[in-house]
Amino acid sequence: MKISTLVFVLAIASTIGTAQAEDQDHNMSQHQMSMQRAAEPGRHEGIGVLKAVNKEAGKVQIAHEAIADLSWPAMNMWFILNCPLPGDLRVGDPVRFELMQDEKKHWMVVTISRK
Ligand SMILES: [Cu+2]
Repeated sequence: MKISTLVFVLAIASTIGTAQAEDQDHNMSQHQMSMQRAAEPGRHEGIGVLKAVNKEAGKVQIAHEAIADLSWPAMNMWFILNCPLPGDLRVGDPVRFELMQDEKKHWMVVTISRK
């Protein structure tokens, strides 16, 4: 084998080695993500803007951004409020929240805070 051929083969081998290492990192982060989801089954995080509060009905309206977890596009939506509303939160504030479904499959906000 000529030296130039050997150098070429080594260069190819090191490229393949790097690609494999990147692949492993990718798989690892996917694994970590699925483990995080498994830790809180049925919970989905969202962000949006608090649009309205109906205290009598125990509901909040949120203009939420897309929620990839649920394949939901951005929309305006009423949710059952199943947690205390922070006292300093006002209509128009950007919020971060978590959703779960109740036994009747209604979506409820289980945590909410100013973003
Ligand atoms: Cu929605």
